[in-house]
Amino acid sequence: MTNTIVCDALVVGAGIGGIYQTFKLHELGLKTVCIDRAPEVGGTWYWNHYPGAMSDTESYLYRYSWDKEDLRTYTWQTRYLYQPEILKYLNHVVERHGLRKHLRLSTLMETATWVEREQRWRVECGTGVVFSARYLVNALGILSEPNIPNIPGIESFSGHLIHTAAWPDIDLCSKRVGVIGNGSTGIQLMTALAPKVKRLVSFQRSPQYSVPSGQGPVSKEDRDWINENYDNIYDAVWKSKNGHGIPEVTRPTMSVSADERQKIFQECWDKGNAFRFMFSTFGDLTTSVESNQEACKFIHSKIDEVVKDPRKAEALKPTELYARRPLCDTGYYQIFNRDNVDVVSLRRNPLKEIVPSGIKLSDNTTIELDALILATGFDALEGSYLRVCIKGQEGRTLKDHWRGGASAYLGVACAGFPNMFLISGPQGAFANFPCAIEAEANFITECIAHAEKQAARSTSGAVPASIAVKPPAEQEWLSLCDKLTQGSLFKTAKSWIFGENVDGRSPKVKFYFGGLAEYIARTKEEVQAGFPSFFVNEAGLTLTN
Ligand code: NA7
Repeated sequence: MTNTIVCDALVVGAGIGGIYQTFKLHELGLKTVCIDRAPEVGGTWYWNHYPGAMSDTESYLYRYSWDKEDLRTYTWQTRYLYQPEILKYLNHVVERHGLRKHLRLSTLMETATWVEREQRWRVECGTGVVFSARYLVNALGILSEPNIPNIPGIESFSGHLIHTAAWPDIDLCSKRVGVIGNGSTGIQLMTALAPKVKRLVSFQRSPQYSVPSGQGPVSKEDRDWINENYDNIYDAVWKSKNGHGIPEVTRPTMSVSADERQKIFQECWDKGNAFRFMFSTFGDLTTSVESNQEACKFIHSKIDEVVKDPRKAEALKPTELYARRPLCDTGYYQIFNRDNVDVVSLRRNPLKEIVPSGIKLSDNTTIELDALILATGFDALEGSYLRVCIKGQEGRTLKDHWRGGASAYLGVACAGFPNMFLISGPQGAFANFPCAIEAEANFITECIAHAEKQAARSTSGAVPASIAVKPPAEQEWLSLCDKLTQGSLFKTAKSWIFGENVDGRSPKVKFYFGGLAEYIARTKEEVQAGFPSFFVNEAGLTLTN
């Protein structure tokens, strides 16, 4: 029997974005329910519990900024947080703000349909529950749909086949383990597994540049200082491009002498943190090939210094520019000095097929494995949305709307989908995610508050609130995001940042690269100008205008 739950707002996803949005909409006085397909809160941090899973944003900024008291009193011990600590923190926030009673977990959204005559969203869930909500906020996660590569023979493997986002309860101590994928996930996982497993082989397609994270304990004095200075710290974060609490320098790489350059790279290497190395050394590493190559040379020299076996060192050295999402580690290159750890360069010896006993390479050697781990990433952004059938005005699906590539105005609103918002949708700000998420949820809340206010003011008193972005606004935002990538070296690397890691996706800019501060400024402009990019309480106009 169908059970229909009527509410003002339905938030889908109980990760960092969904939790905050639920809090904000309650604060606004809306009856809000938050659902998640997982049995617990946490979103990506619920699913990604592979060994070594860690945030690479520093702990003091991998949290919410809005509860000032909690910010100062909820403690942390190390420079970066491992997955269990992040999950614990998110549960703590849910308890502290009494949000648990608004959650319905183990509830999977299957379809969402805009019912024009009711001006409501009808959301059907796998459990037979139906929600009827005036607003739908999708916080489905940016990195939530696993990317399972289509490798010949993959289904024939007789050992344990594991994707990192679905880590089972397994003891790998006595096992020969193969890992495909060496992005952030792969390098964290391999660094954690190396001392614990019998044999570890990295099947590496693209070598990666990684710098030390500097993970370690944080002293009480340093924490006290941060707690006393949080206002200033966040003030600087909101005014920054990346939101990572690091200096964002503009000095060109080639403006200093070779010795000075080496010194600056070395200082940042010693301090640790991926974003610091990419953005606090020089201001042009992501735009100038010549400058970028200086960073490449420096990291190559570090690989040579660390990795004793010249064959392994050579395999680990990237030949591309340093232009992917920057990575940091807690001793990744060092694991290759262990006798039980090896790297196979798939560029030199491509993977031919997966066979029951392991991986067969193009030179016909077979590497026998007990477990094969896919650290192959995610169908980022739209992957989370396309598995759900979301129908907007005139029955048009989000899949249709995104046929040429995913887009959303300010990363949060799609034309033809009234009263629906996305957190971390396409073309949202590329910055420290908890900060970008807060900025987006704040803006979504402003949009909803405005629609509510306008409806309440209506003379008939019977107008249901509605707000929908105008098509040209979405298009212009997309063009701006495209323009901002011109000249960026990030475009030279095939990665999830441009949707080039998944077969069949139309590569399109997935983020707004104008910086966090500028993103926030644009949302504020929209609010202050009275939402000129939106139809407000003009049902039926969104597709035709
Ligand atoms: P990423 O960064 O997308 O990395 C995926 C890795 O998997 C990468 O090394 C890929 O190599 C590799 N890959 C994918 N498919 C294949 C096939 N078919 N054969 C060989 N190798 C393959 O995902 P992560 O999970 O590490 O990180 C995603 C984000 O999560 C990260 O940026 C953080 O923000 C958190 P490629 O580079 O494509 O040659």
